[in-house]
Amino acid sequence: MIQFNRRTLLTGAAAAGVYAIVRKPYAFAQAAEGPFKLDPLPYEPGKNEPHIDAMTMEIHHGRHHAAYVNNLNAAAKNNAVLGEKPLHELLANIANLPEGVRAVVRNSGGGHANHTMFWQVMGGAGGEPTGEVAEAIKASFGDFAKLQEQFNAAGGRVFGSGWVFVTVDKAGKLALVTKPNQDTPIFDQRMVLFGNDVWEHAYYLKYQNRRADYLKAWWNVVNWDEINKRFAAAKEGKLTI
Ligand code: MN3
Repeated sequence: MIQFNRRTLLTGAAAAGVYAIVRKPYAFAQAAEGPFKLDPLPYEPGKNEPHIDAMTMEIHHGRHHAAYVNNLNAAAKNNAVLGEKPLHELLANIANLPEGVRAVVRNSGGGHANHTMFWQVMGGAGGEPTGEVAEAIKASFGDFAKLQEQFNAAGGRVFGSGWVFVTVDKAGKLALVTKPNQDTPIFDQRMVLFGNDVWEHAYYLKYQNRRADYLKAWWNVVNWDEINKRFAAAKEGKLTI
């Protein structure tokens, strides 16, 4: 009877065009009120299939990223300083913040910035880099294959949770940087061109402990158009997070 009722409910819901209600367990969760905002994913959660599965994308964005935003908004209730400056300025000046908010800015502020960048630079078709970024990769790393090799090796060496980034300066020079936890190169006044999340939550459902396979597959969903936009903004000094 339970099976029958459930099927009836699902069929009825789909027929009524309210499939989103059935999907609610993984739906995008709106963050608590405050100065920080969780933007929706810029594409459907299945956009990066088969390399990154839709459920991983939904949980990663709707729960993990949402938690960082909620933590920031909760802290902002008692610490007005968090709402006084944009996120990238808080991150770039973290050492000058009151001690009581430094940890939440480092962990949840870093997490908010890192994931906001991460969703943007995926959802593409991968392949060879394009435009000015292709030239910058040649100039800074020799060629794209060398960048991939160094990036994947660096991502594999991150012990525990962290990120591997390619940073960019105003002259368009690129560099490879890894960070633990939710730390970001923005702490060091550097701009992030793109990066990959090597926390287990980013890949465990599909890849389990095979981080190297995830790092290799991730290049298939990189969005070079978006990365070129970030590159252009960086050269104008306008790339924030
Ligand atoms: Mn993550």
